[in-house]
Amino acid sequence: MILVTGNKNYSPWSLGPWFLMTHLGIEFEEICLPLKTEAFDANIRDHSPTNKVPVLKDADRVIWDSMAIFEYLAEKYPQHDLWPRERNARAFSRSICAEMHSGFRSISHFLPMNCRARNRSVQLDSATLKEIARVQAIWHLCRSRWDDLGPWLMGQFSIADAVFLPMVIRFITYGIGISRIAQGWTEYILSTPACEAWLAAARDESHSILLYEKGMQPRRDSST
Ligand SMILES: N[C@@H](CCC(=O)N[C@@H](CS)C(=O)NCC(=O)O)C(=O)O
Repeated sequence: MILVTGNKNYSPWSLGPWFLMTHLGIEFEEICLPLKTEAFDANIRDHSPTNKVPVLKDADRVIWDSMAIFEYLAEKYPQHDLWPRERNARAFSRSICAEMHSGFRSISHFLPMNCRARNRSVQLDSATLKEIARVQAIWHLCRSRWDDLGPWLMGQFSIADAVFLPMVIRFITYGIGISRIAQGWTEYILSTPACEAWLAAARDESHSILLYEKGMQPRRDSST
């Protein structure tokens, strides 16, 4: 399989499928197309009908959009139980993943994923604050309900972990508090070799996109 992705530092939708496949040891080749470059515009057309990443190619199949990729992988690798087996947990898990995939527009806009940035400070409007509270509530619910089954969001590893990982990284970059009950999960997922590999590669990228560099502190004048 081939996974076409964007820059590791800035591409939240690429991170989910990449993390899930890497964590599970599913083999794939990667084609990385840096976002907002001429090379991206020139090459993405050969891969995706939407001109967006991620795209998964498996033989003659082209699967675009991260949710479709997750569903495809869940079908192709049933042994991994990528959706929880238990029906209530599965329904809940599908709902929170769909909610993440179709919502949280203010967070996406005002708090872009920027893996290597720290201590960024952004003025949060009421819509963004509401979305942040909703994310916190989802994590709280998951961990209080499924903690006894394991350290992942739904207890066992599932698509929900991959879907919400970019949000964890956003929260860290912009110094947004994570409740104690969800902290164990965030620390656990961040310390997985797959996540560490993504973050290390993001740090090594030299390409910087000003549009996604939000919340930098103004530089102090050294003469004062
Ligand atoms: N709903 C899509 C969103 C894909 C998306 O917006 N990808 C961004 C990068 S994270 C992209 O390709 N943007 C194109 C561009 O910046 O030119 C998915 O889940 O895959």
